Amino acid sequence: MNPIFQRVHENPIITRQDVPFSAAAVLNPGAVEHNGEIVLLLRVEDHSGRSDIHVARSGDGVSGWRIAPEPILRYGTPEYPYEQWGVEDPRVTYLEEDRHYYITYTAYSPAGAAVGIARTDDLINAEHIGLIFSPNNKDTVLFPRRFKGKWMVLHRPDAGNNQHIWSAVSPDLIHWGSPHCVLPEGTGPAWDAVRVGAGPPPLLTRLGWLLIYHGVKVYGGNTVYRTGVALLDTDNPNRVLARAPGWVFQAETPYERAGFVPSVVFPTGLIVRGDEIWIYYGAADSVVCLAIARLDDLLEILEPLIGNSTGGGCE
Ligand code: BMA
Repeated sequence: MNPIFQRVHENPIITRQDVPFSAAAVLNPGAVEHNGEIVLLLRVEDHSGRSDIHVARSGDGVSGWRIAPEPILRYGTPEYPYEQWGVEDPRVTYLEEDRHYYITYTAYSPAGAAVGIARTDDLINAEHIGLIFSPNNKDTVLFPRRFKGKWMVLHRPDAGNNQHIWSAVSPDLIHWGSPHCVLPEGTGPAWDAVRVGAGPPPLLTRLGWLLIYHGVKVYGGNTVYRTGVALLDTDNPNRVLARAPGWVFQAETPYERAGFVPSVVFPTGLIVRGDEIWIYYGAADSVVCLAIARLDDLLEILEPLIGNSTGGGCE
């Protein structure tokens, strides 16, 4: 059987050697299209262990990356004490309404991992909006439209015993409330029973919002990060319409199996190209990779599960 996700031959498409300065690792990129190019927001870890976010551009989304030497978001500036240990794992959503790209990211400091939001119209300079969730919380993705007049995110608070995907809504992208638990961890031996977190921002399809998410299982003390898919209701994303019981993508190649954190595939960017979706992901917390799936292949997994799927709601 053909795998659903096909890796490009050029993988890993960006490594630390491609960065125009000395870097320890490059991983977990947000992705958008801009001026006919594919733009990645790279998490670049420096030799101190802290991460900045740098913009990379390419005409074909595979090769010829031009990486900005200065970060678009930089850790350690005195105005943002909650970012003193790093800015990590950006996701990007374009909002037609005000023609800005919004970046949600992990703001890391001695206080823990919180969630920040920033915006940019040129993908060169970004303006901080502020922190939106206190620690510990990660993996926040913004939907590209309002629901009943309000913006919505998915996010992943750490509740100690469980790390489920929650939603929140906001009138202004700054003040967030109405928390709802959308997609819980799996149970028992499941591939995603240790924690789950949103991958790229959800994609609206003919069946609903396609949510690509990561799930974690521990084998002999080692975490294994795999990729799963679920479908959320078009008008009310708090409703899970379907959730595939098994993962659809996992670490298999040498660059995914070996690195700073072995056996990690961590999707964070999604671009639609015709009937394909291009998934940009961090591999082994070390390099940036690309895998391509046909959207219909993913929807064919989910469609038969609509109406008889478990996995929505956390009660
Ligand atoms: C998560 C985040 C990611 C990382 C992943 C796998 O908690 O810290 O940055 O890629 O773990 O190690």
